[in-house]
Amino acid sequence: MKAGDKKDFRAGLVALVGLPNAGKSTLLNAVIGEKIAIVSPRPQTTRNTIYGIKTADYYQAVFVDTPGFHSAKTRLNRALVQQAIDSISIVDVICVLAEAGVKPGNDFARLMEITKAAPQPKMLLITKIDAVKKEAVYKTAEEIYPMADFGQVLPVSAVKGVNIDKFMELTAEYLPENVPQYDEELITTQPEKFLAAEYIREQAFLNLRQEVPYDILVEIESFNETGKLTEISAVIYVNRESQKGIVIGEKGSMLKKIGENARKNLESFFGRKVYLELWVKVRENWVANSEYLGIQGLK
Ligand SMILES: Nc1nc2c(ncn2[C@@H]2O[C@H](COP(=O)(O)OP(=O)(O)OP(=O)(O)O)[C@@H](O)[C@H]2O)c(=O)[nH]1
Ligand SMILES: [Mg+2]
Repeated sequence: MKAGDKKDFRAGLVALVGLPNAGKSTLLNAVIGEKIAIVSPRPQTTRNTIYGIKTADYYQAVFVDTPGFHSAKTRLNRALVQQAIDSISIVDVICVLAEAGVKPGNDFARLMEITKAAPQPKMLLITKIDAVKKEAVYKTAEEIYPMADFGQVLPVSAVKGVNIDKFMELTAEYLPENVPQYDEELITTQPEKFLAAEYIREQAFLNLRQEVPYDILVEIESFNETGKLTEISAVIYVNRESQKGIVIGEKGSMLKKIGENARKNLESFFGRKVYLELWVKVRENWVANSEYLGIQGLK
């Protein structure tokens, strides 16, 4: 099947929104069946809206994974939150993800105001149900369900694969009749180069502490496929000089760990051998500089 050939087919965009750390990117990966979005236990891991495409015999759902919604103070964070808000306005279905057992606070209430004002159909997903008792799942659902006009509530666990098929089935019902917009083999619109930068940034989130991962920007300098090998050279930019040594680590141990883990994950995603060369450089105060936010599509 090529894009544009099918009749009686449903297709559209589905936003995944929620607080930071709610499990949006993990759910996206579970739906697509590949790691197209990076995941970490820290809030604000996702910095760009990520499109994941799920094509079945009667529908094509394009999921828009968004940065977590929060009251943003810095310019970078305001740009993240704006992306989540912008996504809500362009989709056909809005899925709000709320972590089971987490009390909805002010940030969540603000997200609900925006969601409620949107005209599209809405679903509430209670996430990470494997991690709490059933009562906590019910309690969270009861607290949040009245906050917007949700058409469905579904408890899910992306990690254990609970209700993922059900989620797809319900989502498909909300999609408008339309021809598929992407070829069925395509699972994401992200260029491989961007994905490589994200896999490196994920390792920074998993291995570095405090503010350091938030102050990291990854740029791919070169990306070449030669024979059976993909050769990638990337620079990890830090926000200030003192962070450089932290990223490199004692005798280069931290940089080695970040590089090895990112390389292994990239090899498994691309199904090819990867040679990954990493450099660490300082880009003084890039976090406050809109020129560099532009590089990540965040201006
Ligand atoms: N136990 C359990 N943990 C989960 C589940 N889904 C996600 N997590 C964990 O929750 C943490 C956050 O997951 P992410 O998918 O990065 O959350 P996110 O909503 O994309 O976060 P931001 O990008 O920061 O907004 C990670 O440590 C995940 O492994 C789940 O179904 N069960
Ligand atoms: Mg995320």
